Amino acid sequence: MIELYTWSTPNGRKVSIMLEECGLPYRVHAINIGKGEQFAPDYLKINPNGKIPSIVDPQGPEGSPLAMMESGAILIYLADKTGQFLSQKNKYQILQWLMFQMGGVGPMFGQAHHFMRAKKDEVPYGSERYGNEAKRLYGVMDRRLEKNAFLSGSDYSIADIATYPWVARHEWHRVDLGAFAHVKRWFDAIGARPAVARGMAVPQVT
Ligand SMILES: N[C@@H](CCC(=O)N[C@@H](CS)C(=O)NCC(=O)O)C(=O)O
Repeated sequence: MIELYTWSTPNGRKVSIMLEECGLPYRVHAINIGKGEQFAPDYLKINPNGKIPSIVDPQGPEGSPLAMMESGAILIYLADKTGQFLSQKNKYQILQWLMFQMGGVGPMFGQAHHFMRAKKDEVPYGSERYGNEAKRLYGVMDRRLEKNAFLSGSDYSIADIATYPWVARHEWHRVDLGAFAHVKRWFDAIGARPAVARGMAVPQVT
């Protein structure tokens, strides 16, 4: 049983979607980042960066336990472990679009959310800078998805799994999906996958 430490955010949901897609059994530990639980000394032993998500796999490589942080690395690990969603044939395309999410989509949309929502007094410079960058990234994805069913090509992969929960927050970064028809088609197709719906509902927060 894999232990998943997560919260109701896009980076956390990437991993719950992947676990659902792979059919791996897992136990959810909700880490309330609003209450600072990510800085608890015991949690920092698993994730020294003090963020979610993290996993502990008691059956890691060669049967030894493995603790991991960084959602992109966790997706690659789970793909290697199960042989799913990271085909050898298309490996470098998939990794390229995964890194595009990790280095572009995640940090830029995250900053847009911070300036547009999290701050009490909106800072126009920040909202404009990261809002424009978010729209530019949607343009890159839209052109890619015009000619490809998925970000990494013809097959659904960890690059799509990593990007979907961020696009699901399009209203937060004030992007109208109607203006990006190919992203919308991709978004609807992925959202219709039962494993994605289950992964997006993790963790259940009452
Ligand atoms: N690069 C990290 C980013 C993780 C991250 O930023 N997680 C956020 C939630 S989406 C978090 O834990 N924030 C709490 C904090 O910064 O204190 C990853 O992909 O795992």
